[in-house]
Amino acid sequence: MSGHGSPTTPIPHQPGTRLAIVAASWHEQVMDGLLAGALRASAEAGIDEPTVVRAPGSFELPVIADALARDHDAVVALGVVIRGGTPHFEYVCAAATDGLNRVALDHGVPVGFGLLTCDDEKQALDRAGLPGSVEDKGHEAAAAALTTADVLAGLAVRRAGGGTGA
Ligand code: DLZ
Repeated sequence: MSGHGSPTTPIPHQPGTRLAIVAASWHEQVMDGLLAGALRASAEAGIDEPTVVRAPGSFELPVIADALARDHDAVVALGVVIRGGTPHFEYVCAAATDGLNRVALDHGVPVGFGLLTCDDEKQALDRAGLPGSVEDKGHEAAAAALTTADVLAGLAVRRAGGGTGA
């Protein structure tokens, strides 16, 4: 999938949004870049202190995201999985992806999908938001979660009859 065409709209200002970030611990350099990007997006939204917790690996992201979704308005899940010589890659990626999607739908809480699934470390570094990277997937995932949280909050206001009626 190409990153070409990603949204350029600013992240809505939402200092009251309860944001949580769960970051896996594999591939430290890439993960540092993803986490920095997510924290930058959080600051752009006016959120000073998001909850940040670590997962051992990407396989554990969904169960931690599930716990966070109970008392946060938006969750960002960050992980880096690099293909090896066995089918393990497919199992970890599928479990993390399916699990995170389930968390979002079960709780009605957006889960930003910042899971890099790469053939090699170079592909991951290119997407890490580090100096020399082409893409900034941590920022992108957090921006998506925060923008979706803002959309959901707006829909809740309309449902409660709090809109302007315009
Ligand atoms: C086992 C494993 C392997 C081989 N590779 C990665 C990886 O590239 N990225 C990652 O986030 N986690 C990896 N893991 C660990 C699994 O996600 C998980 O933590 C373990 O299988 C223990 O449940």
